[in-house]
Amino acid sequence: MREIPDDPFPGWDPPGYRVDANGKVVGAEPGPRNNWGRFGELDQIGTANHLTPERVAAAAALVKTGKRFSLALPIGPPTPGGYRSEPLHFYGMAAGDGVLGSGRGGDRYPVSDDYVVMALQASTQLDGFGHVGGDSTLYNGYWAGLVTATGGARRLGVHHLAQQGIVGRAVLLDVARHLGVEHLEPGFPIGPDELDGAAAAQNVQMRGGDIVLVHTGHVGWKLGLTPGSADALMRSEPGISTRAIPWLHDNDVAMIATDTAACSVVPPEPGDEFLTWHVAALRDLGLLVGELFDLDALAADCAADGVAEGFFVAAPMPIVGASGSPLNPIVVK
Ligand code: UVW
Repeated sequence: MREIPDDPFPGWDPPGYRVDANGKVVGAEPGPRNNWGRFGELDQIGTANHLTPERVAAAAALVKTGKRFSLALPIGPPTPGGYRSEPLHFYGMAAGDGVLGSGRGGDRYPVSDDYVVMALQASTQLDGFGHVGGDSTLYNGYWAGLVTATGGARRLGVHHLAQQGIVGRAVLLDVARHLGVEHLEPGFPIGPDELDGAAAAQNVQMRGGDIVLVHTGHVGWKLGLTPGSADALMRSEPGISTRAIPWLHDNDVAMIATDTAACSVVPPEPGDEFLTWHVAALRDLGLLVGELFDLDALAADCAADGVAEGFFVAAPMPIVGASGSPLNPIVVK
């Protein structure tokens, strides 16, 4: 047998900080744009605080035709691929077995029960605040050490975001259409100019508490590729630049979601590392981040009727201590 080399290990020094009884790192400092303390020292829902009852009621008044759009990708093939395993779906009991004489209930009462095993981040999803931290800290200064394989997220679990759901005014910013392309090239960074440009082209004004849906056309393009081809396997994708973090903060955006796997541009722009944007968005702003939203049908409808806003509803699953949740987001116009 060949020798199996051990993984390199860099050594370990005990951290030079203290964690208080609330689970917060004493003296931790966020980045320059941040919401730490803004919604309360012990807040765990971040920019979901922007979704006030008044804003939700105003968003409900946007419903004019009752036309509905699910922004979810199917959980099951075809999926756009990425570095996470495909969701695994299997039956523990199946009605067909009953009909064939072997299942519970027989052919008189054929019964099905099934299971899904998947990364919560594998399809259309909400990133929870336990998903990505920076320098040992998570949103609002909570300690990243509170998220463990055995204990789950003892603070900032996605179940906190399930309590009231994500409900408000959706604004579709069609950056691809604004720039005159079917889909943005992989690696194309979307900064404040592209966001403002798309909003102006669509004659839509940003309001506090908006749920901003950025259409790049990427996932639709990706799903049309030959499986296994170089483009289908590529990790690069268009996405939001770190330069847009002040825009997201200053506009009091409640949620940003894209039709890409990472939301942020991949590869990152020069000067950024792979997770720089996630640290600024999740850890510093406590921003709700949606990924792999399927925006093609909604974008086409907004282009056709000139209405780029609607009522948004998405219910994260109350999985206690989870770092994310699959979503079936719905926009009603
Ligand atoms: C990581 O890459 C860690 O996460 P995401 O799927 O949110 O981009």
